[in-house]
Amino acid sequence: VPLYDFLSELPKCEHHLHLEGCLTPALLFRLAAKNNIRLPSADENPAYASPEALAKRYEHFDNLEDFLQCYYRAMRALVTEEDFEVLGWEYFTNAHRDGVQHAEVFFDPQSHTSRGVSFKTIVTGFYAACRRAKTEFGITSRLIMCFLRHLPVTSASDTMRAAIDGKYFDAIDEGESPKISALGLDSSEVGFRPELFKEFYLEAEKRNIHRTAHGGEEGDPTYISGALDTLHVERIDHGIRLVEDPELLQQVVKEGIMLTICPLSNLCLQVVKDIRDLLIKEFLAKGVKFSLNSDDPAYFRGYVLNNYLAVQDAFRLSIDDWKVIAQDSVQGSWIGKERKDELL
Ligand code: ES4
Ligand code: ZN
Repeated sequence: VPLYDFLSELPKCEHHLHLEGCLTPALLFRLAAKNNIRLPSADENPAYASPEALAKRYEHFDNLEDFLQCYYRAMRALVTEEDFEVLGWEYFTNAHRDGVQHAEVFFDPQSHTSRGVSFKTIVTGFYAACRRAKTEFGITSRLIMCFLRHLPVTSASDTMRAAIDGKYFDAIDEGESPKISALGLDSSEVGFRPELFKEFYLEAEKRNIHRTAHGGEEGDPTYISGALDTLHVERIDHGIRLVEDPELLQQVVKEGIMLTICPLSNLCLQVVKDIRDLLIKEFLAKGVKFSLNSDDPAYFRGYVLNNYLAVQDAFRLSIDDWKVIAQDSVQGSWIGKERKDELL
């Protein structure tokens, strides 16, 4: 790929990464053995015969739902605080290799609390990985707590309560960001409208907690406008179906909303047939800000650099185009002016 060295060395910010999406078959089998978690037998489900067989299974997903079934099933191996730290560290070591300087990462508390893991275990483990990334690599990070949109709103309500009561939204020190910096919304999109989660987003806004939501991945553009108008989100995760609504696109440009685009994810989940179907050049020409991200790298063929390279392979962008992408991803990060100046 042309510009390989340039893209490899470009300082990157990542804004769309599910920590649970870093759980590789190898790590899953290792944690399951340690925690005495029984995986499906080869008879019940041949995909779980070995890490190699599971990696083969991950080579093709029919759609988002097909992927999500694998993703939620794998999580059962995560039990202790240390497991969550190890998983977070799996992300940061790979991100460091790819030139990531700042990462805003998602986690799905409900997929663990529903199995009896405490909220504190999850956040403490992931946060320890974030702290270690800062000390060992100089990578700054933020945790984004996602609600699973396919679960009842009452379950999201319990999750919001746990975060508030545990003081996870409170600044740790004067001027420092809280342990949980933002809300996100993920899982099955179509049929689970953003408006269902309005009360939690307005509560977060009152507390100066940042807000984003998946939208316009499989859902039509009303899932994007709903998140903007009702949830007051500051970014849209994926958002690629924005191109279907020119008026909404103009609103997104005018309000400086950033899209967090995940090219390999879209390809692996059959959201697009080819990376070229992503209207990257149109977004650049029209001034739609976006960052490029890896979503669930253990499932979608690579970390963030592979996504940059896939885009370059498809579009042959200029160095100036890449500078715009890199600058917008710094400016769209939830960090103070000082950190932005370091990264620009
Ligand atoms: C996800 Cl690609 C994607 N979309 C929606 N929810 C998700 N959770 C993890 N990956
Ligand atoms: Zn995602």
